[in-house]
Amino acid sequence: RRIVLATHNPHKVEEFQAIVAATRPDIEVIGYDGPEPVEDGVTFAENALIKARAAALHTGLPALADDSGICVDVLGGAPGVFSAYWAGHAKDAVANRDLLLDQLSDVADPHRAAQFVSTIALVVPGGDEQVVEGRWPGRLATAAAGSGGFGYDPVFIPTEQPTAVERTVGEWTSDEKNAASHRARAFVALVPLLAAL
Ligand code: ITT
Repeated sequence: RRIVLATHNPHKVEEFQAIVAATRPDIEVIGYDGPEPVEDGVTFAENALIKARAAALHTGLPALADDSGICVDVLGGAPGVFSAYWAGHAKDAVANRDLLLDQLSDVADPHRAAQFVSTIALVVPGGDEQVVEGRWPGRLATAAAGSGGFGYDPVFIPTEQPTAVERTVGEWTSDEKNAASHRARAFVALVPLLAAL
């Protein structure tokens, strides 16, 4: 069974392949290099559907798309859907997270609460559309730490930690992240829907 993952972010492909292999090794997740639609939705769900529909139409395969980001409580949920471009038009992960740390420079614990959100759309050609979501609670670090993962991982400290020493996701192993992340949580909700494929 093959599913196309409608993303141009290679980190998401790697993470999905690991997450899917742990639960549904019979499903092969393949990347997508077709046309990239304009993501002009105002919610994660709208953007995930835009991406999954385009890939399903282009490939004729069931398509998954993840739209995700970090939502910071004191910023009213921002960056949210603007996470990839928070510091400008270029997708510059270091600039994005430095800006976010700057914006929270006067905010002390316990007011640095944030969560990663992953919204996954599943679109079957000529058929069903489904959307699921996973949330991963934590808080923003005061400085970046670690080089694992991607995006905001070095500045995000999940509330639940796999070890006694508190670390940012940038300091977690990929196995630790893929067992706990917002993406893994969204996938748990997706598993029953994949049974019908
Ligand atoms: P596609 O649209 O092609 O899938 P993208 O990276 O642009 O790739 P999004 O539009 O969903 O994806 O933007 C999500 C951004 O949110 C991403 O670029 C990161 O900055 C951040 N983000 C999402 N998941 C993350 C994670 O697991 N770790 C760190 N940052 C993450």
